[in-house]
Amino acid sequence: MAPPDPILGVSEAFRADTHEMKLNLGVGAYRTEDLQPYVLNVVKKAENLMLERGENKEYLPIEGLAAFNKVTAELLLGAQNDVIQQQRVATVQGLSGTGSLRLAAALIERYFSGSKVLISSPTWGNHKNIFNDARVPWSEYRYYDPRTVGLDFHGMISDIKAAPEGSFVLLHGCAHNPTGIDPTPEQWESIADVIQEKNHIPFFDVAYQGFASGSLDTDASSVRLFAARGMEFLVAQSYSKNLGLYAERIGAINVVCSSSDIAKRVKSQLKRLARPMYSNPPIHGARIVANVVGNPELFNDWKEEMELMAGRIKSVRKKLYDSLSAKDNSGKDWSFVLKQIGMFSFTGLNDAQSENMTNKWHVYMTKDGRISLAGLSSAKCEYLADAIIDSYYN
Ligand code: PLP
Ligand code: TYF
Repeated sequence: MAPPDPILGVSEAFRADTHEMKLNLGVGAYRTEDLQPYVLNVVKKAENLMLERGENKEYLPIEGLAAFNKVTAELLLGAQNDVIQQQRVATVQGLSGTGSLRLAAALIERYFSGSKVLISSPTWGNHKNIFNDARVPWSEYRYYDPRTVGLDFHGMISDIKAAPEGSFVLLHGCAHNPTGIDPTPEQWESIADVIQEKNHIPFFDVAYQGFASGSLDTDASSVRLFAARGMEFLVAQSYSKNLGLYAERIGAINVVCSSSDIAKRVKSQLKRLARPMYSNPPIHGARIVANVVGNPELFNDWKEEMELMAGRIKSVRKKLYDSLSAKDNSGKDWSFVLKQIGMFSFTGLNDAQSENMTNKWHVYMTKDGRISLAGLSSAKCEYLADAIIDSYYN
């Protein structure tokens, strides 16, 4: 028997629990205030348009839907960006964020044999699996400092500096998973400096564009800063969270190159890698994204709905902080909960404390102390605060 996935396995355990107060804060999936899954209205609108047009289900080309590939690169980099105007981006539709990362890992394995990928400590659990399966060696750079519950910026910079020249540096574009801690704009500049100095290749994972700040452009600013420097880099994108298209498996891999000729060749190699793995990607989610991003009215609807989702998460974050501060009379500073960005809060609870959360309080979460605030309602903030304080001090 293979072991269950440390994140997706949490949902299986949750489903088996019959307690009335049970709460699933394991997987990062947006829920409404009633803790129900949410299909965006703009997605339904786009699907209606698609139905009306009676579009066919023929195979897509290996690289995916052309209209999707165009808008996804533009959404990421800005339509007016030089790299777009000069056709220097090789974009291939992928099987959501995970499949896009996996395709890029295959590219690294084939054409940068022996190069390693530096990943943050900690990072999203699946990153290590993806590189292991692609047989790409990896090592970690320091990222999270438990003493400050913040970024270990000096550790991060020295570890990137110490890595062999020409390594790939995996960076979370925004809303770092699991910590919710992002570098500041000034820190991003210094990260870019050291990457350039060492001829490393940046490799962005962008799974939360628009979901962190509520603004698509703000959340892409880290990636655009690297583009403005004329660097070559990779970006995996996902529409699971920001459009709620989890099961449609829609995302992309973008390789920003130094010339359009190189971009063409890189794209041809990505297609060569995709062909024997899955032949060609699914069409439904690609059409939804192409319709939403490509239509000014739907695009506007989307931005409003995304602000609403990001806003609900911010409001439970605030309420959880207020409840923790009110209930805890030890003087502990819980303000890190407020400072963290995106769907998650990294609570600082250890293995045993996280187990207490589940065993005693029926709060399901990953063992690293991460909770998904997207699965929390304001009605359950007080209960969660009680559970956290009990687990923390006992
Ligand atoms: N990368 C990070 C950091 C994530 O948190 C996720 C989950 O959303 C993904 C990638 C990819 O998820 P998916 O394959 O559903 O797009
Ligand atoms: O970290 C999370 O919870 C999300 C969802 O194999 C997820 O990124 C978790 C595990 C997985 C795929 C997506």
